[in-house]
Amino acid sequence: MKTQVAIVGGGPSGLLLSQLLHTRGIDSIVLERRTQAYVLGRIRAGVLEQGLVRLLEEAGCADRLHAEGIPHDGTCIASDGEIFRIDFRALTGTPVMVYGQTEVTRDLYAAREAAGGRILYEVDDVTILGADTDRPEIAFTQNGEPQRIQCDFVAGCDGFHGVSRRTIPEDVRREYEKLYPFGWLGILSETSPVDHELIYSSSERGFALCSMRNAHLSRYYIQCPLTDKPEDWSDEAFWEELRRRIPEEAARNLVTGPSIEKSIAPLRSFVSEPMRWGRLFLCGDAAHIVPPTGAKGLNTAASDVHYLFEGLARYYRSGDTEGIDGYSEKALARIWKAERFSWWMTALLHRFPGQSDFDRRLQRAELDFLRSNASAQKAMAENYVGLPY
Ligand code: RFL
Ligand code: PHB
Repeated sequence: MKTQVAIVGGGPSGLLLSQLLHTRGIDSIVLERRTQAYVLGRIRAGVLEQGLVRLLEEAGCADRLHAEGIPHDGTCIASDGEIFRIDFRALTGTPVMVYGQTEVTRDLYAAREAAGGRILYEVDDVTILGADTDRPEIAFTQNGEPQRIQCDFVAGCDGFHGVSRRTIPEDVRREYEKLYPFGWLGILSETSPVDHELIYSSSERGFALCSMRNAHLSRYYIQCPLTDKPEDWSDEAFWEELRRRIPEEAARNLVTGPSIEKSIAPLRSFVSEPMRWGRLFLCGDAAHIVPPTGAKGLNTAASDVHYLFEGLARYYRSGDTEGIDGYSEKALARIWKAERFSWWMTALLHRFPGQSDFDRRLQRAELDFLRSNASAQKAMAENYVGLPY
């Protein structure tokens, strides 16, 4: 097989890149290790920055997003029972959009299928060959049959556990990592959300987040020890703990019901540099991870895709390599700011094992400053709605 851009990974990064390239007549093949149903079964991000909304519009995949997505003009932060609001629209002129990653991915799959895009599912043993030459190739197996793709470029969009990042030699790659001593236990339930906006809640018992997918589908998270397993938590125990971590007025509005998904995600900050090696370009979780507190994972994947798409489009239009040559540096400059913001939100709102009284007082002082200081709120809002790209 031959293509211009071989894309490893059929998650949101890979699909969005493939669809954007298609709008400029650039051919790609997407290789996905799982089935489409498996990818759509993963419940992940829920908050989209305007930058991603614009990219989905450019990709011709935003009709349902505009019909069903819920613009949020602000978010609530609760600290020890008191709630205050950060008004994104007043502070930045920009809202965020609540629309699930599952729906984004579903829309992208539909668009790729409608355009006759090639997506190969259930591929195994993907190996990227000759990424540091002018003729990269991808070797893989499908249904036990060995296959090869010759291409001009490889986009590594295969997530944190993929093969792309590890294709870059260890003496070229530099990795930065921070692990947090807790995870997030999340549930999805077919109940109406507790509020019309998200509530990030810092409490003595640990962090909790009230989020949603739509008016009838709620998403809630609570901070939990890394040793916990989802099966340790009955639905009743989850609701009880959530109720104790959110302010009373929110707890009064909490509608409970059976969970339709329950999972635990560890929290991690991670960046791998550079994001380009020869003709291999990393995008999204393949190159970096943020703790979910700032809602930045999918959104940073989107800005990577934007920079790479612009670089590749420029190359195919005029042979000019400036865009692809500057890719890693441009993408990383934005990534590190999202890393900082996600780390800050995480440190601000969680209880840390062994946290001293002094550390706790600092957290409270910082929350109090955010509650009462317009400049602090503006800085938070600008980061939350997404730095420009
Ligand atoms: P993905 O989604 O992991 O997709 C990678 C795809 O590559 C496939 N793959 C391979 N394919 C072929 N060969 C191989 N060797 C392969 N290895 C892997 C995988 O099967 C998969 O389909 O990465 P991508 O596309 O970069 O997208 C990144 C986002 O998924 C991620 O950053 C976000 O979900 C993070 N995230 C959030 N981001 C936000 O912007 N806002 C949020 O509100 C938000 N909330 C979250 C989140 C992530 C969470 N979890 C579970 C990690 C909430 C949670 C709980
Ligand atoms: C979600 O709805 O899944 C969600 C929202 C905001 C976050 C993280 C996750 O910061």
